Amino acid sequence: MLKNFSLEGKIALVTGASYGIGYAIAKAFHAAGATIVFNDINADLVQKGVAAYKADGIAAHGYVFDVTDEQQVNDVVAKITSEVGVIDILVNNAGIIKRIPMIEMSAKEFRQVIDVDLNAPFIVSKAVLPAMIAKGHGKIINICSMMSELGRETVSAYAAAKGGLKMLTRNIASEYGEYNIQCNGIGPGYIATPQTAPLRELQADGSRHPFDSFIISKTPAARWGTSEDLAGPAVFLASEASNFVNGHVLYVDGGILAYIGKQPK
Ligand code: NAP
Ligand code: GCO
Repeated sequence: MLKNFSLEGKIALVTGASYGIGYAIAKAFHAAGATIVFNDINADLVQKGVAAYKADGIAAHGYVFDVTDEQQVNDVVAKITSEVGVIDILVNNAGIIKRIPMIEMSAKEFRQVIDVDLNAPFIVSKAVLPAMIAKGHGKIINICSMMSELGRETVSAYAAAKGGLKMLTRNIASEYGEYNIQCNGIGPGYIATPQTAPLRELQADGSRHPFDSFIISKTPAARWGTSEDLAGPAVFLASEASNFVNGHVLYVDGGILAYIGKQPK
């Protein structure tokens, strides 16, 4: 049974994986036997990422490209294919968030979030799918969010993008399932990474950020998640063990979506 979870012989591309959730997923894929390819938007981040992977005993292949730029994506996917091999597993992890009240957000800012969080997963998935079809198998994992299901103040663009990403996940599953390609999502809860650091900053008096306390009260696990909490679910969705799981978003959220929240004392 355990060999069904092996990624031996597989090549995995994780976007935006110099650090954070992408890094943790790539590290887990390596532990399961995969060859790691990752990107980031600038050379400095990629160099730092390569060094970090090396320090963790991982000879990761780092590439610099902007996931929103279709020409760059197509050129680098071709370069990866010639230098490393055909991509078996794609994790669309790269993402941004802008926390701005909707009526104060410009259309440009809205489009920037949609571009990275929704258009880019389309672009990168489109670039890797033909070779997956030719090879007769493939795995695409889109990193969705609580905001694929729920809204909250100031994250209109992010919620629209992540809601769209859930449906893009279902559509890729629908359109390419017959080629033994599975496309699923992971919906992390609130994870302690640089992206959520502003929500966890201690107050001037040393008390917890109100949003930090709020999330703790909304999470049955009564804690923020760590990037490592996503490792096992990601390996499962990247492995043969999930070959009949398709179009699913696996929420790794400590139970937030199941819980009304702790009653205030
Ligand atoms: P993060 O710490 O902000 O890391 C995101 C990574 O994506 C960074 O390395 C970033 O590079 C890269 N990136 C951004 N725009 C890019 C572009 N155009 N091209 C290439 N790379 C780009 O975020 P995270 O917390 O690890 O989150 C990773 C994913 O999980 C995101 O999709 C996020 O929406 C999602 N997510 C996060 C949480 C959470 O609580 N943290 C929960 C649910 C879902 P730069 O450093 O240059 O920006
Ligand atoms: C926010 C947070 C969330 C998390 C994550 C939750 O501002 O509400 O950044 O959006 O990043 O997406 O699943």
